Amino acid sequence: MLLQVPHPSQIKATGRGRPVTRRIILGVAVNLVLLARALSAWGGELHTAEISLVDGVARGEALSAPSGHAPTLVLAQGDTIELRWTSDRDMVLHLHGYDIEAHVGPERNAAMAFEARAAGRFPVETHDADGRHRVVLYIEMHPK
Ligand SMILES: [Cu+2]
Repeated sequence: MLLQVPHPSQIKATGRGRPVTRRIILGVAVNLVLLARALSAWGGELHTAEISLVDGVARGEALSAPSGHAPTLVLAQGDTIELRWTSDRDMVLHLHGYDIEAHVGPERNAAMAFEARAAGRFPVETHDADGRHRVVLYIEMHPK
């Protein structure tokens, strides 16, 4: 959402001045109230995570990796999430639950942006050309 609020110095007074100015200021005030309400309802922060796939294995600062399992990225429900992917191999990624797909590869970085409405544990799988699915990352949305 983009809200443009004129700076008071940009509000030009006309000959009769005040009523127009007052109406504009009232309009701005109403918009600010609506914006504040929208933001508090949303309540989410923007959270960006960079994940690089090396030989199909996810690496990233925020990833925990219990041995033998795909790593887990823990996020907060309600946040706005942006996952930025790089990969040394061409692959299709599929975030289950949120059902977001992205193509990533050496020539193609990918981003998945979404609002984390649903709490839970969601796998990101690769869908290989031969039809195999393999989990490269789990994403956990924890309720706040
Ligand atoms: Cu899938």
